[in-house]
Amino acid sequence: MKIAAIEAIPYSIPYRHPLHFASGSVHDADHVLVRLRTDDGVVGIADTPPRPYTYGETQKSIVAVVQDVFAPQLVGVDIFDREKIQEILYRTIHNQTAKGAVDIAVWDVIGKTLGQPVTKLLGGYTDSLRVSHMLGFKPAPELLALALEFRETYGINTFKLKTGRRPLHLDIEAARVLREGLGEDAELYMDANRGWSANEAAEVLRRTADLGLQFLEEPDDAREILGRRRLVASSPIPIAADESAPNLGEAAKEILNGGANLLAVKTARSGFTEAAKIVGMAEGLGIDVYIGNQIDTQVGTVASVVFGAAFAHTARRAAELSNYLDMTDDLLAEPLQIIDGRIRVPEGPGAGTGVNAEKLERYRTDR
Ligand code: MUC
Ligand code: MG
Repeated sequence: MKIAAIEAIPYSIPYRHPLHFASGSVHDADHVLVRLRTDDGVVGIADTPPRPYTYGETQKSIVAVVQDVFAPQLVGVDIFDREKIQEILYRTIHNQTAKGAVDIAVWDVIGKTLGQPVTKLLGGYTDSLRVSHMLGFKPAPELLALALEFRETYGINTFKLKTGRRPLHLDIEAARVLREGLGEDAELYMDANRGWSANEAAEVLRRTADLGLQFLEEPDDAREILGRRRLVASSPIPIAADESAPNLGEAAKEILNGGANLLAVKTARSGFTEAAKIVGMAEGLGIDVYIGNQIDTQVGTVASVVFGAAFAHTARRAAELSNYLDMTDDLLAEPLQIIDGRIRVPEGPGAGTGVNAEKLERYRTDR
């Protein structure tokens, strides 16, 4: 069972509603589909979202690194030699989502070969995850209307509010309007995508102290180490690392430096293999984790579900799984459904990431 070929196929699907946040915005899903074939004809799939403002990758850089750097080194390697594959991928620094996609495609093939769902191979903890929806920048009344619509339509009652704007009262007001409109039972948290300074974040925390927010993600630039450490030490709620903890080493560093006391885990940037190492590290240190969103398509989201449902530590909190709803279409062969605020793990062998061939032909941009 050796890797015979790895393709990286760029495609583009427009968004119905663009998403705006402190570090950038998304109007089209200009992603890359990674397709890995073995010498006996098994095909593994994974989605790769270019996020230049987070990891420095672009659609072209992902295609190039997968086809020109990873594929030549990986062809001929046995599909079950996962540590060997990791070693080869990590000879190249950065390129987080490109590595993540190759790893997920490898797991997809392993599951299909063994005739087992990958979620069971990883841990098999549960069969569904509670969904958290991410709300981009909008005027406060529109945010509330959208959140109420999501609660009504999908049963979602956990919301991540994108923040990091100036003046600070824009986000403080948005959080207040959401809390008042959604009531006490809704779970609310904020993600500033490094938009504030540590002192501004501390001020936001003071002015929202009565809103029962769960945590604040990536408030400021974590490289400003003393400011971040001071914020974590003084904050009444956890401070989560997202883009400051894109891999195992950085996640460990952020926790040990006092730069965060909660971790976002994203399969799009860590694959399943490195994400599992991050989860194990966090569990051992008594650090909570949650499954984050890389503004994923359904193909990407299904990978998050498969992984998040595999471990007790990742299944505890609501997972960010619903932003594919902002897209006009998707490649996933069996569309996801959100019922009573939950997404079920797909049944059947592999990682559930099969694509609709006709749609791939329609949306691919390399022909
Ligand atoms: C998030 O949680 O930050 C926005 C940028 C990115 O890399 O991911 C998204 C969501
Ligand atoms: Mg984030």
